[in-house]
Amino acid sequence: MKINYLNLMDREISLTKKGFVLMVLLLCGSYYAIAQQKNVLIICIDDLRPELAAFGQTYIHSPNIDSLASVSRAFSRHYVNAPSCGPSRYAFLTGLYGVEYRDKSNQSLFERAQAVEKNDPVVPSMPEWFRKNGYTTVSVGKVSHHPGGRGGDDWNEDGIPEMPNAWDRHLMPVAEWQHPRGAMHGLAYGKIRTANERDVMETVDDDDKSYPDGHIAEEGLHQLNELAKGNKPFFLAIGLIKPHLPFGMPKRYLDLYENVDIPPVPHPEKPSGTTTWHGSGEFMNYNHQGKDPRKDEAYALELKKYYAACVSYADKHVGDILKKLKETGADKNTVVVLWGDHGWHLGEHAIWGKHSLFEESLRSPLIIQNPEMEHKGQMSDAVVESVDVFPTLCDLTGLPIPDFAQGTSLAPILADPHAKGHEAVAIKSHATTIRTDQYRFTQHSSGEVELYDHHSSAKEQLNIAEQHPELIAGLRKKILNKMGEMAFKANEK
Ligand SMILES: [Ca+2]
Repeated sequence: MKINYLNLMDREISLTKKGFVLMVLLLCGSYYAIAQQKNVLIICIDDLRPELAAFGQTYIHSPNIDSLASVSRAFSRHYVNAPSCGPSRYAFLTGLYGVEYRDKSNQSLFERAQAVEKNDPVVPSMPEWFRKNGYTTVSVGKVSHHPGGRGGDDWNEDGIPEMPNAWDRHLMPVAEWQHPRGAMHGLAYGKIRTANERDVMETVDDDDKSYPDGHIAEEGLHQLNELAKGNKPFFLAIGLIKPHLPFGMPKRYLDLYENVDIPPVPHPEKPSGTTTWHGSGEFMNYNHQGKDPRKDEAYALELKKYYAACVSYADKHVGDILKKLKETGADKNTVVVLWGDHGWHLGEHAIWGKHSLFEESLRSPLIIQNPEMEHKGQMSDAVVESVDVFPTLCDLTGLPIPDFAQGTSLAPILADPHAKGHEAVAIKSHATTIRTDQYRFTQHSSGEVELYDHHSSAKEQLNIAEQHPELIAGLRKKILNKMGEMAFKANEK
């Protein structure tokens, strides 16, 4: 069911005019309804490739995510709506593509927050929608772009919320890293990234709390415990920072890969022609001690093991969170979502990092568990996108689906793993892309285009745009249908 948000506002105003007694009765009624409603637990993982045992990559040690997938619906073709943290989280958390903020990089939610402060017409975000509908909403760690959801020089100023009105509490335990900015790229024992101190990888033989995620998980467990005791439904989002750069984690996770064969990069060549290929700036800006994985296979392999170890470190916390959910008993009445904010190239197309509009940047894990769902553990290969999560969670909890939500509820796919999906779109500042079941089409603001056929063996290594002008015209229309006339224009304003 979709609901018109403005009509809802009108209805609320007219109800208040009908008197206090009616309001009390209404509140009692809605409390009763709320008491029956399901909780929501979201686990966000930063820069997580869909390279997990549950997704067919058995050399990765991810037993807890795999266990969740075995009782859930995992989506093998979930695409994010932007290939970097800030705009992807904007889309996930608002249910909107955010084309108007496409050139704002990681500031898109802060730009939206400024519009809220100016009383511009801004529709509620996903957590705000749940909060308005009677939920207690809490975030811990990196859920919006800045861990803890605050701006300012050190990302800790209460007066600069990243998502106004969204959270009852938005928390970031910083421990010895001093502030959220320090924890975001922190290495062991409180080391903060600086212009000179920025090792790309590190390991220490110590416990989980030697890196920031150990503290985020601990606070997440505490919040989960408290919320489960409450008398209101909860919407809790816990955001883990690894496997985001730098690749640092306790040594026992690296030891898991000591004798593991990591497969070679399937297509390491740099693409020809105009694409969204880039020079891996974020990654190369770390200290590599003179090495370059694009020219040094042994170094590339070492980096891939460190990345995999960071995935296993994140997976351990996922296990702790799910174990706690079960201990509280709330698991029987909680929808669980595990979401990766985008993928990551580990050398594919000669890229180390995200920020491209290729599959490796845009495809990420999405797993949804609804306690009473059928066909648990059967993976869906439907094409779906991150903006779908907001309407899906409304659908599963019985909340109205707001008419402004740009995604589509995935409830039919949760009911039937063979149900069809739909196209997924994504943006960068100077390019827009769409993924259909068969094709990927990318339009650059320069006018140049890329078209790839995923039913061919070449996939995204062969641009076939010149041979298919009619197909491209149809794909452009699909993009316009989804994102409106700003789809190709926002970066030209
Ligand atoms: Ca990210």
